[in-house]
Formats: sequence, structure tokens, C-alpha cells
Amino acid sequence: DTAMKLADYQPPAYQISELYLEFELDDHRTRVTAISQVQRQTSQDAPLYLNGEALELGGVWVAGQPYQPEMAEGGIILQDLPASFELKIETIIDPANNSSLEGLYKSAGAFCTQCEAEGFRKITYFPDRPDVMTRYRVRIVADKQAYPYLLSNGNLLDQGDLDGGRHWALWEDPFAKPSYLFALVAGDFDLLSDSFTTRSGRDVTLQLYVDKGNAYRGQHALDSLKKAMAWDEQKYGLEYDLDVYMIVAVDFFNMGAMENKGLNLFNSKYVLADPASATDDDYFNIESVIAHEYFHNWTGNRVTCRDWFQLSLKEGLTVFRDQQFSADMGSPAIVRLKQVRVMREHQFAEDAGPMSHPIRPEEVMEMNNFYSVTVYDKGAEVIRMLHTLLGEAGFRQGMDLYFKRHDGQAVTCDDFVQAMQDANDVDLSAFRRWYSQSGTPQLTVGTTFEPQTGRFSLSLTQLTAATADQHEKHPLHMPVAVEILDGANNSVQKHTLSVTQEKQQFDFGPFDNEPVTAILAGFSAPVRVKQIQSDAQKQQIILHAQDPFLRWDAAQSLISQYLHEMAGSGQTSVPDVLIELFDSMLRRVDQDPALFAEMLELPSFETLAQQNSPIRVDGLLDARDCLKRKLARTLTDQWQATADRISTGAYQYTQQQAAQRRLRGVCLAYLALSNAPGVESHLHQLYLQSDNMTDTLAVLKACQGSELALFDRLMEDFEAKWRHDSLVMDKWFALHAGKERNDCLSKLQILMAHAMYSINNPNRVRSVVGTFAFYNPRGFHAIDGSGYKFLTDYLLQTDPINPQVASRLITPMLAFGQLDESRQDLIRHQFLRLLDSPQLSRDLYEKVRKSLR
Ligand code: HT7
Ligand code: ZN
Repeated sequence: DTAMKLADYQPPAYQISELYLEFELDDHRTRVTAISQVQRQTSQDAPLYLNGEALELGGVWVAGQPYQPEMAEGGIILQDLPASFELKIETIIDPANNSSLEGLYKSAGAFCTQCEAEGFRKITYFPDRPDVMTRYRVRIVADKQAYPYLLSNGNLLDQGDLDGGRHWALWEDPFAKPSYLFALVAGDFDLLSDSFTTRSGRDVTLQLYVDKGNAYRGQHALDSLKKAMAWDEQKYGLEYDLDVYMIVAVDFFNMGAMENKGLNLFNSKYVLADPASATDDDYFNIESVIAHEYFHNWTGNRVTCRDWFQLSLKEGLTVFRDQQFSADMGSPAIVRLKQVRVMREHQFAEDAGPMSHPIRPEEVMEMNNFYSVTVYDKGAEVIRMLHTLLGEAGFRQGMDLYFKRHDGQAVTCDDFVQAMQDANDVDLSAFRRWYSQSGTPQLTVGTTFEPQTGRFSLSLTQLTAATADQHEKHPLHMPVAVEILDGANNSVQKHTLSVTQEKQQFDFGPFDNEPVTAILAGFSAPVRVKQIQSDAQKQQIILHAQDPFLRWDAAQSLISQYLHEMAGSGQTSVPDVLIELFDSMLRRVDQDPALFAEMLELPSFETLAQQNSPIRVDGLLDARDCLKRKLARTLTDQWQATADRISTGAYQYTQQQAAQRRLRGVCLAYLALSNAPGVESHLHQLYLQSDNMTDTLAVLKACQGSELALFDRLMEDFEAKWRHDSLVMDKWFALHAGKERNDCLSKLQILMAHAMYSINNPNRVRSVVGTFAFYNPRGFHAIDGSGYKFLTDYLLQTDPINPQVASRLITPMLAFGQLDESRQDLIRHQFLRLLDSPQLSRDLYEKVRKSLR
């Protein structure tokens, strides 16, 4: 167990001011020459440690002389060095056999790199840590016909032809950067070009490189990029700083995208879109991921992280910025609900499991395991709380000071909070605890009303339970936004309470009658709220609160409460209050189609599972199905009428149209369960009429959630139509893998034998195995343990190929502690099988080890 600790941080003994890198690209023997200008930082004669993995060493020269380094664990050590010198290293690497998709690898015929977090060490021996910041010059040599485009960070200095059909390109990045931001691409692409003129008049060339034949699917990504560039200027005064901004879309990619300086690499899923093949959600995600990577140019690249424990410095902040951007581009309320779902379905689960960690972790075995919902999404919630506490203008002042102080530096989360504190002259010392404390606080709400005086008091008690990584917990500083609804005159008071103590009381009034309080407007803090409220009080919030999140949340809470009751008692009768709630929502849909579409959707199994421990898997799934069916059958005419009222016209990705399509999709899912005569042919008609993937998928999803035989027929048709398009086939794979059926596992085997499936492609693996494990709870949690065994068998197969992918896939099993005893035993047994595997990656080992502690 060799964990790195934040407390052990030491500044680097050597800096490297300049690096000249030369690549002679070859499938199996790419030669990399690295010439570094090295400067010692310490007064003593310190050794120079260079990380390196999976490298064949060609030679080392110090100041022109051959040098024999000491071979060490994960790298080499150089001793007795001058204070300043030139270091030359030659390595040979095998990109075509690099299935980890980290370092330099081949993706469908193109060479590309992924260096964050610690992939640069798979390219050459180097101090692969973000506090070593270097100016790069990169020369790439490759066959001209196979690789007409040779790209790296910064500006193209020169290019030319060589003998043997080869050519070369020389790139220079004027900004010093950490090695994780290095990138190289060589391949043949379709190129889409555009331009953007910055506020101060710099002309920037925008280039989007996509697989041949896909140029027509690139416009939305380019438009999103221009919107993001304009938004960052207007919102934060931040301009782009190079003459060219390149984005390359690749098919084999471990995550969403990567913000390499001037040369972003993207999973093609977050670039390519046209109405026929991409859904409204795809359009949304592309806009948000393109913006996220662009925003990193300042929050991440210009100001970077001192060490990887500080990852949330750039990720939490950049997620918050992309969330603000998405809200400004579309519907703020709907965007916020998406974020809350991520927190409740995934982040709360992470914090309740063996991998619980603060947004700034203190101990890390494998860094790739900490690109987590906690570091990213809870990190963004922490930044959002600062924004709420300081206000828009105060937050901006803090950001300005942060850039003024730290441009060009590698810094810590503390430096960020300090800038916020100094710019606003406030004390954020208690707030800093969010960075070091893990766990989801529970906020218990009590109210008292004195009829004589009209005084209304709200008491808030916060408690964070011990987590797997940390026993002692302290009170946190959080903004709690509340709405106080006075039923007598339908007025609403809004307050943002600054909560710092374990228990605090806030007084309001006078009121003639006891008001209703709605807590956590906008989900103002990443906490669970515990509050006893009557159905009538919740209904008042649903109807009269001003904040859309509060209205949605009150509806979800009312539904969840009854689902838990049904799950506990096993009763199948649905309370009238729920039917009435849906009936009344359906009558109001036109007021706000986007919001009501969300309100009409039942809480997901994943959200419900986070509300009670132990999780009643079967009871909750049955109760949810039962309620869905009952609503479908009791309100059939309303679902039908609402769906029929919607007409969107020719497809356009606009907020209004997307809301309408979403609402229709929700209605169709109920209709498919309704037993209404002709429903199957009605759905079939809609499928045939659809001119866009959103509507097509809505029909398929509705059928997937039902027992209609139409599902298999449409899926066959869909496959015939799209069988050559891998991104669309991912939707098909996911629909099959997420479908409840008795023969789930044999279906998965058939999918994995499909011509389009490849264990080497993370998108395929996620759409089949990931969808099954994350979103097919009946199949995955089968009480005979077959779902857990299936996943474990697959992990053992995929871990040696791509440990990052394997390590993400294990996530649903990490929630085992909240399951019933028999399921816990079944999962523990699978963990032991994994531990028995002689070749287990560090990625999986860290998670399994912590699970068995
Ligand atoms: N900063 C990036 C994080 C990342 C990554 C991206 C692609 C492949 C592997 C990766 N490991 C870490 C993505 C981001 O947050 O923008
Ligand atoms: Zn990021």
C-alpha cells in the first residue's frame, strides 16, 4: 500500500525551464528525444528523480556526456549534477500496443496523447508533476500520407518534407506549462475552420479536427466554442492567449475531454452532433464540455495546481464556471436540477462508501481514482457556496485577485480561498473546512410558532456522520437559502442564512398564521435536509415557492416519502394524494413545460437509494414500478392529451423545443405503461415520423420501460439503420443493457459479441457494461449475485487492458455497505476474487482494499 500524502509535499529540487521534444512516429517503435534545460532549486547537491513507465531507455547525456542513471521504482535517479545543465534522454515507446489510452497511443489510425494526470512519464523520463513548469518546443516526424496533420501545443513555427515520404512540423508553446498539458496528434482528418476576434482585437483561428466524413457534425461544437470564448470575456474579463485553438475528436478516449494548452482532445461523443444522430442532451453536453475545456485555459492552465491533491482547484472551479455558462445559455432551473441529481445520485453515494474523500484528498494511491464526483461536482458546489456568500461582485473581485496574484504559477486551494478572502475582507477560516472534511452534512430543520407574538423561529442543526476515511467531523460554514411562505396573503420572504454553528436559531415575523418554510433554495449547500412536513405543507411549496428547485424538490420529497413507505410495507395501493399531485401538475404543465417535465418524472432508483439505509432494493423497485403503472393507467387521457398538444416543427436545438420534446418523452413513458388501446401503433407511428434522434430515442425509451413487443422490433430497425455509426450504436447498446429482462446476462453476452463492440473502446464498454451496472438495478442487484459476478468477471478481463475504465466500472459495487446483508456478502465475495488476481492494477487495488477495510 504505497499511498502518497498531501502532508509529505516537497517542492521540486530541479526546475526545467525549456524542453525540446522530438518524435519519430512509428506504430511500435516511436523514438522520443527530450532535451531539457535543468536548474537546481536547492542549495544542496540534491538527486534528480525522473518519472518513467513502460519506456525503453535509449540513452542519457548530461551536459553532452553519456551518463548512466540509477534505475529506481517508477523512474530513474541522477546524482552529482551541476547547478544548471542540459539533459538529453532518448526513449522508445510502443503506441500501437498502448491500450491504457494514457501516454502516446493510437486511436483508430491516429496517434494521440493523454497526459493528465501522470501519463507524460509514459512518453519520456521527466519530473512528471504539475509544479514543474516548462516551455515546450516539439518536432514531429511521420509518414505524410498516413498522417498529413502533425499537431502539438502552441503555434506552428515551421514544417517541411523529408525523404521516404515523411514530413515534419515544429511547434512552440510560449507559455510555460506542466507536463500534463502536453499534447501531440498525428493523423488524417476533416478540418473545420472558423475564427474569433477577442475583445482586445486578437484574431484567433479555430480548428476542429474530426474523423473523415464527419465535418457536417462539427458546427455545434464550433458554435459552442465561440459562445464560451465570448462568455468568458464578458463574465470574467478573460481572453484567449494564442493565435490558434485546436480541438481534435478521437474515438478511443478514457474521459470526456482534455484541456491541453491550445490543443484540446475530445471524446468524439462530446463533439459530433446533427439532429438525426444526436439528442438534445448530446447538444447540451457538447456545449458544456467544450466550454469546460475552454475555461480551463485560465482556471487550470494559466493558473495550475501545485500538486494533484489540489485537483479541485482547477476542476471544482472550472465545473462551476461551465455550470454558470450553461445556465446563461439556457434554462438556469433545469441546468440546476441536472446538477442536483448528480450530487444526490452519485456524490452522496461516493461519500457514503469506502472511497469517501474530501474535495482536497489527503492520501492517494492512484491519482486517476480521484477524478471523482467529489473533486469535480462537490468541488463546484463549494465554489458555488463562496459565490453565494460573497455575491456576484465579491466573487468576481476574488477571481480578479486570484489571477493577478497567481498567473503563471502552480498553486493550492488555500491560495484560491485566500484571494477570495483578501479581495472581500472577510474571514473564510471556517469555510476552509469544506476542503478538508469529507461526508455529506445532514441539516435538521425544526420550526416553532408563537401565535401570541407571531414570532416564527427556525432551528437548523448540522451533523456530518463519520465517513470511511475520517471519524471526527466539525460544523461547516454554509449558506442556507430559505423561502418563508405565508399562506394568508400568498407572500414569500427570501433569506440567505449564513450558518456556521452546529445548532443555530433564526427568528422571523411577525406572522398572523404559521408560515411554511422551504429550505435550501437553489440547493444552496451540498447537504441532506431532514425536515418533517405534512403533505399539505409540501403541496403549498410545490404550488407557491418561487424557486423552481424548491418546487421540484417538494414534489420529489412527497413522492419519495410514499415510495419508501410502500417499499417498507410491501403494499401496492397508491395513495390518492400522489394521483392528485400528478393530476394537478398535468393541469398546470403549460405554465412551465420544462419544469413540469422534470416534476412529472419519478425520483430515480439511485436517488431513492441514497435516502434510506439499508437500501430496500426490491421493495423500492417494486414500489416505483407500481406507482408508475398506476399513474399511467389512472391518468391515461391526461398523458395522451399532453403529448398530443406538443408540436415542435422541424428540429432545432432551442430551449423551448427541447423542453417540449422532454415533456412529450415523459408522457410517452407513462403511456407505454397505460394499456390504452392502440398505444403500440401510436408509438410506432411516432417512431416512423420522427425526424430527430431525441424523439426517436424517446419512443425507444418508452418501449424499453414497458413490456411492449414493439421494443424489439424498433431496436432491430434502429440497428439496421445505424449499424455503421459507433456513437449512435452506443445508444442502442445502452438501451439493451438497461432493459429489465429475465435473461439479462445472456443478452449482455450477445451485445459484447456484436461486430461494433470492442473491449478496447471505453465508450462501448461504458454503454454496455456501465449501463448495466449503473442503471439496470434489477439485473445488477439480482439476489443470486449473478450481476455482481458478471461485473467482476468483466473487471478481471478489462483491468489489464485499461485500468482507468475498470476502476470506474466498479463504482456501483462500492455502495455495498448500504445494501442488505446477503447482497453485502455476495459483493464481498467478488472483492476477494479481485484481490486474488495476481495482476490487479493499482487503480482497482485501491478501491477493493478500502472496501474490505
Ligand atoms: N482535465 C481532464 C481530466 C482527465 C482526463 C481526461 C481525459 C482522459 C483522461 C483523463 N484523466 C484526467 C478533463 C477535464 O476535467 O477537463
Ligand atoms: Zn476539467
